[in-house]
Amino acid sequence: MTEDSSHKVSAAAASGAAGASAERRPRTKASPRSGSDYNAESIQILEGLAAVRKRPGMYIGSTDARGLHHLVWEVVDNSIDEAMAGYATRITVQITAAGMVTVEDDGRGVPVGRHKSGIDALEVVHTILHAGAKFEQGGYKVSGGLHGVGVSVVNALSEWMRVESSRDGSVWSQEYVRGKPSTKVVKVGPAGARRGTKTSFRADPEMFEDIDYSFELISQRLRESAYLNKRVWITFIDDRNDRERSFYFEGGLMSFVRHMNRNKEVLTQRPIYVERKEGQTLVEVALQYNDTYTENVLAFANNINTVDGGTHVTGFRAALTSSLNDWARRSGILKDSDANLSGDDVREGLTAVISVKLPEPQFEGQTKAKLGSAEVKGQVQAVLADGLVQYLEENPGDGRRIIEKCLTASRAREAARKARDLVIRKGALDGLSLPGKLADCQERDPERSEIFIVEGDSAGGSAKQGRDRRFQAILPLRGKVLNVEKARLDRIVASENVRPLIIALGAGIEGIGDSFDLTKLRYHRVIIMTDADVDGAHIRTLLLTLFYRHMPQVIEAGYLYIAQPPLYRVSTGKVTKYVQSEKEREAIVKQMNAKNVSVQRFKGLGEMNAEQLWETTMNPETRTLLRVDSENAAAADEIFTTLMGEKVAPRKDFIKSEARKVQNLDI
Ligand code: 0RA
Repeated sequence: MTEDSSHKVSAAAASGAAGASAERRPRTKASPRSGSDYNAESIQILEGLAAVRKRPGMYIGSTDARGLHHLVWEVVDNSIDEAMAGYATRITVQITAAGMVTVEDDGRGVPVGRHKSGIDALEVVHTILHAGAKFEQGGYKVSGGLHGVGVSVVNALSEWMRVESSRDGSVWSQEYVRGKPSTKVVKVGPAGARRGTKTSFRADPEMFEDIDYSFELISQRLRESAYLNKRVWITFIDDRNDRERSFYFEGGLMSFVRHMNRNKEVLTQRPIYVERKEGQTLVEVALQYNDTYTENVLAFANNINTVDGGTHVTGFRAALTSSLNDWARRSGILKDSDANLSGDDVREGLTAVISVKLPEPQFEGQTKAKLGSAEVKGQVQAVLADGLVQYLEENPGDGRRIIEKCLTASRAREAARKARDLVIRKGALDGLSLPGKLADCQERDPERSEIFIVEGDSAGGSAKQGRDRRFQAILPLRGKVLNVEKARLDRIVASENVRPLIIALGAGIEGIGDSFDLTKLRYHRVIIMTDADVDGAHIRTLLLTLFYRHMPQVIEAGYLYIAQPPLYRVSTGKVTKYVQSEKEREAIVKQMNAKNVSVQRFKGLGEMNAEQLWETTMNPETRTLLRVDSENAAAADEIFTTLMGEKVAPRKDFIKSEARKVQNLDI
């Protein structure tokens, strides 16, 4: 797909200051108090700017790549809001080779004209914190949390910004340097019938670690916005490497769900789609089952990805479970003697997107990623229940296939529960007989004992040789069998593979009565030691999820760790250093500055000999351990549930609590 390029911005045009011919906007007659108000506003502006520049993290979360992209989202979201309000139909985002970002839309244009403070409205919006929201009440605007901080925050964190508003036949413009106006609001030309807003900015290198926008990240986000706002054209032009993408989806969420299921076998030809306004809330849902075991449900409120769910998700689940059960009984597939399908049963293999748009959404939770607006639950429930009933009545064949799939899930869950029960009871009966694979330590005091859970037999061999057997135990797990992609967690728990782990730890497992007992845990350092590759990352994700769901007490007690094997060995013959990242390697090589520096890359734990493994990863004197907290584990759990079925392994920053070295980890 391509898009016309009439919106293309040339760097020269955008950075050119208002020319000599530019007219000053005639101010309407000032009220007698406008002078003092102007001063008061000016002071507020300077204080606001200083506050943002002093603590940027308070406004955009961080000053790393995430924070940098936040600037883009902020500006784009304003245009999206204008599209949501029904005025803008095209949005173009462009990054120049010099790292300037331009966002242009064909909406109504930012208001221009004297504001009651005596300052032009356009200037107010761009220089006063949270001013934007005051200009227009109502509509489906994004607000709260890290979103909707206002374009003035982007301005304060940009070494340069320029905004152009076309409305009522004229183009108005103003420029800023680090948030302060460097020009007045001036008329720069006639607009004809054109309307819209064009904002360009260069992020301030004094504020950000790196100014390197990610083509993929921005494309992904814009694609998502296009799904969520059907029939809006969104074009992304990246001049840095001459790439261009255009997104336009006639089908909205229907297209989104098709995209999510694109590599999967699906149960119905088309996603089930409902859209209806209920009260003040616009409800839109698309769903389609596939033949996997994973649930992949995304939820948005006013285009914000509510990763922690909320009332819209609760309403969705309620409608799905009750509608499917009702229909299954009415059509006789579920007999009187059969139990109802559970929520888990009806969500296995489900791909869905829920989107609600409402006037003043309430967000909850620490990251404001949960929708709290109470009325939305019933609204989504009503819309989806009606839509589902109608669909099932009209497409009984599809309905039958869906119910059969849910029934299979139900039977499998019951079988897995029984198997798991048996595994645990057998383990408990065996009591003292520890798994054969476990190389236990001599120490019996859990406080002083640690266990390394190691992926693969060969790495297990090195670890067994390299360890200090007095207090270090090794348990190798066979990586291949722990196939995270296909298996469900409850099946994995029931598997013969995870059993040795549960028995070695000695504390049982949550989920069957109250059988996990932290006081019986045999090691107070449980260390996951996996390769730094994709397989290793998968197994780590699986193990973290396993602990998070079935032994959360181990995490809460602070007993779960991740080992940090090095990626490279850098040696001059005399001096040898082990490093955990490419960046560190480059730094060390530079620092050693010798001709005969040799660099060895470790592809896996198995490539290190026992001594190396001890020195770099296991020796308490020299190693780095990452302590896992609930947040890390929750992130892994999320990846496990929502993304493991996807083709590309997800990358996620791993935030650590007590690591000596700070670095990113793929989980
Ligand atoms: C408030 C009021 C009006 C337009 C906007 C905000 C607006 C802001 C942005 C930011 C980027 N693109 C935008 N488009 C519109 C218009 C009020 C009116 O004309 O009646």
